[in-house]
Order: sequence, then C-alpha cells, then structure tokens
Amino acid sequence: MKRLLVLLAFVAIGLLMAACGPSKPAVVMDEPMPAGAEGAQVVELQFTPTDIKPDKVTIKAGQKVLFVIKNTDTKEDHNLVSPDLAIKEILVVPGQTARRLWTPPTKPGEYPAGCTIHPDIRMKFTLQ
Ligand SMILES: [Cu+2]
Repeated sequence: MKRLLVLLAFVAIGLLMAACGPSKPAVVMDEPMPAGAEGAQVVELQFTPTDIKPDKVTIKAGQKVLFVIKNTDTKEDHNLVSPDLAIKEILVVPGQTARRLWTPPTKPGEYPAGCTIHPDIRMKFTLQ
C-alpha cells in the first residue's frame, strides 16, 4: 500500500511538472496600448528584411516613450536592443506590432541601437 502511494505521488509530481514546465508566452500580434501610455512621445519604427525605418530618431531625454514597432518582414524575427539606453530587448515576430513603454535616460546625446539578430541593422537615437 505504501509503495502504491509513493508511486502515485511520483506520478502526480510528474504531471504537475509537465503542466508547469517551460512554455513560451503566447505572442500577441497586435499589442494593445499599454497602460500609462497617455502623454508619451510616440516613436514608430518598422523593421524590413534589411533595415529599420527610420534609422535616426530624435526624442526628448528623460521623457516617456511609447514604441510602436512593426515587423513587416514576413520571414524573420527582429528585435530592438540598446544596452546604452537600457532597452533590453523588444522582440517582434513576422507581422507583429509591439507597443511598449520606455523611459530614456536624462542625459542628452547620441545612442546606438539595433537588431541583435541582424547586426547590420542599426539605428541611432538622439536625446535632447
Ligand atoms: Cu533583425
């Protein structure tokens, strides 16, 4: 009887682990406006298979930004990354539009950003 209970416990744990195991979060293809986006500077970016448009963006330093990033590439993922600007990664899958809030640093200057999946796709933010 005890053995059976132990066996059942293992089966139960196994099922729980299967249910809670690593799973990718579902991708929202057209992300809704995030809460708190009111009054943000809107920065619209578009990934194509070979570049990002526009590749130069001027924004106000220290003031909240709403990114609207569309991936028009039908085949590949792209991401917007900038360690200098503390943009960790905004990933967009083919056809997806991401809407994310971000607050730029307060220090004016020029900062590089780009896609780490395609290192040739680069852009520049000017904070003023
Ligand atoms: Cu890319």
